Amino acid sequence: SVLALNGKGYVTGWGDDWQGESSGPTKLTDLVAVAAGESLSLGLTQDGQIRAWGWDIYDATTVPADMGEVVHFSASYYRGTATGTDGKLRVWGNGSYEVANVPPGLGPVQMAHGGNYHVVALVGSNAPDHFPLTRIRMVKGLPMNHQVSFVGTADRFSAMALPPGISFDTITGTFSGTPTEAGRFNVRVTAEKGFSRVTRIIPFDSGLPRNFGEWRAVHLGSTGNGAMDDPDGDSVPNLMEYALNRNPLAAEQGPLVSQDTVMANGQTHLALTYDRPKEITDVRWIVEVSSDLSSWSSGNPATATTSIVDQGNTLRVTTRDAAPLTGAVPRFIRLRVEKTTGN
Ligand SMILES: [Ca+2]
Ligand SMILES: [Ca+2]
Repeated sequence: SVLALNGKGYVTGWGDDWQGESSGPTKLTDLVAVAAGESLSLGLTQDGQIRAWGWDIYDATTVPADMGEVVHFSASYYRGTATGTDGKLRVWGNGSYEVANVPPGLGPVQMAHGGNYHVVALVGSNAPDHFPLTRIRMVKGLPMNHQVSFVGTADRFSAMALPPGISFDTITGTFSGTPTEAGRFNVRVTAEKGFSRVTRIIPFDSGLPRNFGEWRAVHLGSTGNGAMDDPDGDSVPNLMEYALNRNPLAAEQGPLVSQDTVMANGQTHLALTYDRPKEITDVRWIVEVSSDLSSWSSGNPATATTSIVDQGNTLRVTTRDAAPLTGAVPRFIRLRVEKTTGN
């Protein structure tokens, strides 16, 4: 069988599939490298762990648990080999001709490959050069600068499949720029020294701002960026624009929140619906109810959340007044947004 991996971590396999070695990995989506052997397929996850599928003869798909972070791996004749950041070689699966017995004291192993009944290992004087596991978090629209960490020495670096808006300095190994798209990007980074090369996929997560400081840096300049400022003059202060996923530099037409009624226990209740960004952690959204516009209550038992709908980047939350609309006393409902921590 043949395995191919795309830049998003999805594997496609073809050829012989009698033990699922070609079609098995379709549910795996976080792989950064793959290897095909005899009825055995291996993949490396973003976390440096091996996934195995195919025929479990000789326990070939049972990966040793003690490997730590894998630097190099290969699949051969019902057999897997893997080298960790510690330079130790593990061989599992088909052990005919004692091929799974790694010579004591062998190492540090840089990489190894298997044939039908033998394994060859490239041994160095140090643990294998490698890029330690790194995940880089970026914010769409926010300038970033990040130098790759590399254990070993390199003459130069290269990077493939950069996120839109990001460039790479091949001498210093530094990513910089402003991400223009949100999403997950797997960047293939290579360090070269002489004829040797070390490659690793580094996952980039480009997301939306998670705190008010990031949001201000993305959306606002150095003036009019306070929580209570209103640079677009739509009477919605910046903090509220942030908490309700609005644009602080454009006066939106639609209402901030929508007010409606819902039925609960056979009675009609006032309800309020708003959209809140999922990533935000430094804001509290508090729905308050009152019968006289002067004394307000919130939380259980004054209000109850009736629905939360996942809309991708935002959650649409509907909260109702616990007291029914009876007509005997008026009821009012409002949303208060409160900053909890940080700047
Ligand atoms: Ca505003
Ligand atoms: Ca606005």
